[in-house]
Amino acid sequence: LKNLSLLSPEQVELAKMLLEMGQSHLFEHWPEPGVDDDEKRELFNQVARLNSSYPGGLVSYIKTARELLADSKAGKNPYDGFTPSVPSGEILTFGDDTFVQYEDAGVKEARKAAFVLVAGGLGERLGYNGIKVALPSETTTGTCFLQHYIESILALQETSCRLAQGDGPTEIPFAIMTSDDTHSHTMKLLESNAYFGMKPTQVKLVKQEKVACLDDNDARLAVDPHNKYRIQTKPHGHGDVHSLLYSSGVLKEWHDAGRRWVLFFQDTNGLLFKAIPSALGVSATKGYHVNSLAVPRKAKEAIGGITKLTHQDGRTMVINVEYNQLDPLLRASGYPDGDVNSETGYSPFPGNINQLIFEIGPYLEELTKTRGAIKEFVNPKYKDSTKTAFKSSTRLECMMQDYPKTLPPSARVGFTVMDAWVAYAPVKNNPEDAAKVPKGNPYHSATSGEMTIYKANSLTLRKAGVKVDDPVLQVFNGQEVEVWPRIVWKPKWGLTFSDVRSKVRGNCSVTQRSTMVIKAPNCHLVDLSLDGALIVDDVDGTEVEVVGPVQNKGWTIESVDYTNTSVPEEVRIRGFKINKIEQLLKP
Ligand code: UGB
Repeated sequence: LKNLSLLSPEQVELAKMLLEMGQSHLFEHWPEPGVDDDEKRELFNQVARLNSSYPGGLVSYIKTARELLADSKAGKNPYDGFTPSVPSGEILTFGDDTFVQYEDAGVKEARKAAFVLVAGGLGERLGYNGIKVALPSETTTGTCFLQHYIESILALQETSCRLAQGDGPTEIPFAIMTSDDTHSHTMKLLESNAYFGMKPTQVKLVKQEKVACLDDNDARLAVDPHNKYRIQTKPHGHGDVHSLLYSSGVLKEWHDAGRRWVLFFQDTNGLLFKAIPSALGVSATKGYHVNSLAVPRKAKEAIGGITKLTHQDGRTMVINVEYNQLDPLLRASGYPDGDVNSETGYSPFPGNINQLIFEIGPYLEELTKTRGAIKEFVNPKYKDSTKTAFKSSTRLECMMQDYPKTLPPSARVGFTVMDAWVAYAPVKNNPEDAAKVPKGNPYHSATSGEMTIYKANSLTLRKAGVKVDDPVLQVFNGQEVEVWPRIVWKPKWGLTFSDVRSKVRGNCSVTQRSTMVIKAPNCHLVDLSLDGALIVDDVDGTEVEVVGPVQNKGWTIESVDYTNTSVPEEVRIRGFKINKIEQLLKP
């Protein structure tokens, strides 16, 4: 009590709140005033931050924690009363007429969209030292994920605004959710690269705060083991993005400016923008309030399953069931084998890739009620079966795809399925873990992330009429992958399938050992037969025609073991490097 005199009136209020919420252990052993006074005040600065960054404040956090911890202790299943079944969604085939129609609709709509990248995660599964958005998406050009995302948004903006002929918005805003782990690195990456061509005012960083850790089932806040005047904190999960868009006023700003869509995406998916235009087209055409992108899912793959849940009382919802919960849910509800492949070779439940498209109007209306609070969960690791003590402190967590859980049944919630080679090539697993992935399941590693980009571009060109040679199989970092020709283009060359198709003429062909990089937006391939490396540079948007045969020694791929520390980490985690021997440079 003597220490109260050190605190401001606001801090005294916070202290009273903590006492009422059973948190006296945070300061009951404080020494007399005069000892560590600044540190004591600093604890209250931290408490104020934890209180203001959580919808409903710490009181709400502690109450929810007690409820969820009690449920967890009682072994209550969050899906009690629900029966899972396979939902039906829009299934798209890349390049067919329906796909092209949706792409056209999506590109028109894009100027009314805003993009949100969630990039606050450390990527513990990958174990990379830097931020994941700074990793090269492929090493042929070395373009990092963030650059690729920004260039894709700018290409969409340019095409969409051109189609609108000056009517309506001219800029697509881009928000990035960072955390203390990623914020300064993300800022530095943007600043040192002139925002990769985007106007700095177009990019908005919102930082998520960590949440307080919990020591026991009474939700006593954990004291930081390194500093007795701090509360230990841990990440709360990507679900924070909703409360941040709401509390920062960004969402309201977008809505007031007449924007119609917000598109969420994750930190390392080099294919995503191949799927965005058509998926946005689906949202606009079907009038979906929520549209999740999905890909065929292999059983036990570490991506959630999109599931229809029907409650005993008749309620239904189509929602992601997270990968660690799908198997137990299925076993408990009439699928004795749990999460297994069907006769198609895939799980019957489409895989959630956490690319979400929301209509802003209904989204903002909902957040005005909830302030962006998302259904949370807790995952304590208990010391023993009495479930009375934890091995280490825990905390509440939330996921952005759980947003529809609180929506009324009238909400239009749908999903769109595309082949994985079109839409999904994340970089999540380190080489050792990737090499242990069951045969036939995707590796989700830096190796597969890069190789799938080449595959997708090769298959896109094939669909556009180019004769592209079959891939060869090679093993890098213990993972067997298909090696297609290394074909890469800038988004402003081939934003949509129609764009690509319109730029290829006559009989074109590319051999497996070839590399092709197209940077010029106005490049046409005419009767090209490529056997080697071809780089088409962008010289102020000049028209370039690449005609006829091109043959040279090309660029080769050399294996590099991930344990070889003389090679930079971002290279060795993929298990190969590219040797640039000879190429034709155009124009
Ligand atoms: N992220 C944050 O921004 N903040 C955080 O506190 C945590 C993460 P992970 P996860 O598509 O493959 C998700 O760790 O959570 C960002 C879906 O839940 O890569 O294991 C982080 O920077 C799952 O259903 O993935 O699994 C990254 O951009 C499935 O769809 C993103 O959140 C899976 O992704 C995802 O974080 C998938």
